[in-house]
Amino acid sequence: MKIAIFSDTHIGFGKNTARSNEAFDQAKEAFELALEKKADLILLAGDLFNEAIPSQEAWVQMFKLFSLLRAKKGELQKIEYKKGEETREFLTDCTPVISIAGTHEFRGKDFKNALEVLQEAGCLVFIHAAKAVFEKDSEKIVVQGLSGIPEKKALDALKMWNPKPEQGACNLVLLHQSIKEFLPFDDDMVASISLADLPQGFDLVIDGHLHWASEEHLTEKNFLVTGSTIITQMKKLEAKKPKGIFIFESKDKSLQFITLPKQRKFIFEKLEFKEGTTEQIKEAVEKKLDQILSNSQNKPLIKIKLKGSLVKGLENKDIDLRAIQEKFRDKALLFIDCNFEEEGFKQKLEQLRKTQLGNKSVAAMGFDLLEKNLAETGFNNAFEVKRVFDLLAEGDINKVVGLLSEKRGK
Ligand SMILES: [Mn+2]
Repeated sequence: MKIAIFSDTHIGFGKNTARSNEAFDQAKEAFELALEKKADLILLAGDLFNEAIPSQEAWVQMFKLFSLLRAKKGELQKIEYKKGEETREFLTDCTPVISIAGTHEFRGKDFKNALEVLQEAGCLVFIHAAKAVFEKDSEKIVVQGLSGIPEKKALDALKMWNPKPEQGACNLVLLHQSIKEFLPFDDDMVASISLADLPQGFDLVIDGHLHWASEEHLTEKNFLVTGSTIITQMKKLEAKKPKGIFIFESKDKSLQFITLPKQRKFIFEKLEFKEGTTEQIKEAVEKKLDQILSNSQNKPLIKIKLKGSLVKGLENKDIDLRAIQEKFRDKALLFIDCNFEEEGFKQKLEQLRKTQLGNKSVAAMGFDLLEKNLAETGFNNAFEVKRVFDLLAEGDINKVVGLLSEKRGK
């Protein structure tokens, strides 16, 4: 059987920016490639959407993607779903899709996530600590998956779930978590799972979440990082390998990577200075951009990280690169990150601001604050903080009171 595998399409990413259609365009290429390669089954490893509650615009794009599959109808096929004692049957007459939810789609247990909506719309089968079985041409594929959950709890959840391969089947696992060994030392992502913690005895353990595809641990661990179909975080590693999908052949366990035909190119450059002046920095950035753009078409994404030290008296905020941004506006999507060392408390303040805020949403900051404040009290994990937070965010005070008094009663 031919199984198309991809992940992290992040539909809805780049809303109101020059990149607003990119997630859809590149996800469409991924779906089209899966069809073109005549995949019998499609596996998605989470973060189909960029947001837990997608906009109507994002929903329209997502349904358009699944319509591509419906254009090629065939025989009626069955997927069996099993979670503990619960079983369900899903029927489809187009290429079946099995998916987990990613961290971007995560919602507490009081709420339905976007993948459950897609499931009830007949687009896919959603699994979380569950399995989906698909049989075709006397071959049996068992897919077990754990949706993306907050990293702090991931290792415990993985151990508790503890999936086991089934005899006489091709056994696959879908995950959506960070893996310790994959995080660069200067990265702000966190992980509680190591390669050694991954489920054993499977033909392939597939992980989404990390946006750079990697087959680095394929031979010894059967571990595949699918990578995303769009660049969202602009990490250095994402500049090294293009975006694409994998085709897994269940019979000979072979794996093939196919690059998306039309994707936006991403270039990551680091420029280092010692006691740099504004003029030197401007000149170097401009020279680098001219060099990159001399042989580049259709507006690449360029990130330039400026590092090192500035001449005395000069600070990051003094480096004005607006003229350069303007000059290259039509040729590239340019992101310049001024990251020069600064003296004294200003630098510390800046660092503090970055670690405190980072790229977090207001909701994520609010959740962190609640967690931090609770940790200082004697609450001792008496209730599920994320669940209570989500309920509060939705204004469901009655349920929160109910939950808390229930705990208190015990
Ligand atoms: Mn993602």
